[in-house]
Amino acid sequence: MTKDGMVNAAIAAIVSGDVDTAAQVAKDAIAEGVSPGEIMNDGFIAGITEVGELFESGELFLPELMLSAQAMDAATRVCNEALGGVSGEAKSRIVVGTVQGDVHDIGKAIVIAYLKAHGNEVYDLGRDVPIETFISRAEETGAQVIGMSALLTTTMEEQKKLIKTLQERGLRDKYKVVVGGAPATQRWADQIGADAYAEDANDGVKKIDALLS
Ligand code: B1M
Repeated sequence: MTKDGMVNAAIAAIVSGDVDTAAQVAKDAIAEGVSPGEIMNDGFIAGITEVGELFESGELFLPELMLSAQAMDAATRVCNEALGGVSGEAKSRIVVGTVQGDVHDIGKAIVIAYLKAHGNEVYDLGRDVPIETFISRAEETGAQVIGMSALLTTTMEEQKKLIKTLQERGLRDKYKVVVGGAPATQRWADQIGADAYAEDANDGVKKIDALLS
């Protein structure tokens, strides 16, 4: 199959919520020499973006959205595994989670895979993570960076609250705080006093490298 064919198959597998095909397309594309980042961005992320639009316009409903999310999860696992990690001393220690009230974790998983592949030690705090957990895990692990993902306009407020809590406890200067997720923007990051906003996984790696250099 051509690269375009594989990209289209990836989009179709996500839109139709076909878990097995999504994983197989990811494996085939990587075996054919397409990079995991490329098939993820051009294929699977394009597919889940289309699903989001169909959901928003009422052409697709929650059960289908959940199947698409499962297909996305299967494809993400294959691509993330192929990205691998870097051995040797870690560049930095980072804790990353999806904020409380929010269960969207596909984007977070991709960001974590990219950060690991670029030689960072990453602690995945999971999803629906309370502020206290972000802070206690950052303290325990000696992290330099706290990364927060939020996909809902309601839950992005948690990003603001965490920064405020760090300030109140005299811990703000100890950590670089990076925010991301579909509703986040550079403007939002500036408004809440985050150190960086990352648009996608690649941008996250670059921004964190820049913050720590
Ligand atoms: Co929901 N959902 N969802 N959903 N969902 C959205 C976000 C929505 C925009 C869909 C829509 O209406 N168009 C909408 C939010 C509207 C809003 O807030 N304005 C929405 C809604 C409403 C809901 C529910 C409330 C639906 C309901 O129950 N009625 C519910 C909420 C549950 C909750 O969290 N409490 C819900 C549930 C779900 C599922 C469980 C079915 C599933 C999530 C499964 C999972 O994650 N395990 C799901 C999905 C899949 C989506 C969409 C379709 C896709 C999200 C996704 O995975 N995108 C989404 C529509 C959309 O975003 N277009 C939608 C792909 C992913 C690679 O992108 O996560 O943006 P993203 O991550 C990117 C960047 O943002 C960035 O890098 C990533 C990689 O490039 N990034 C970071 C992300 N985090 C970062 C952190 C960083 C740096 C970069 O540093 C720390």
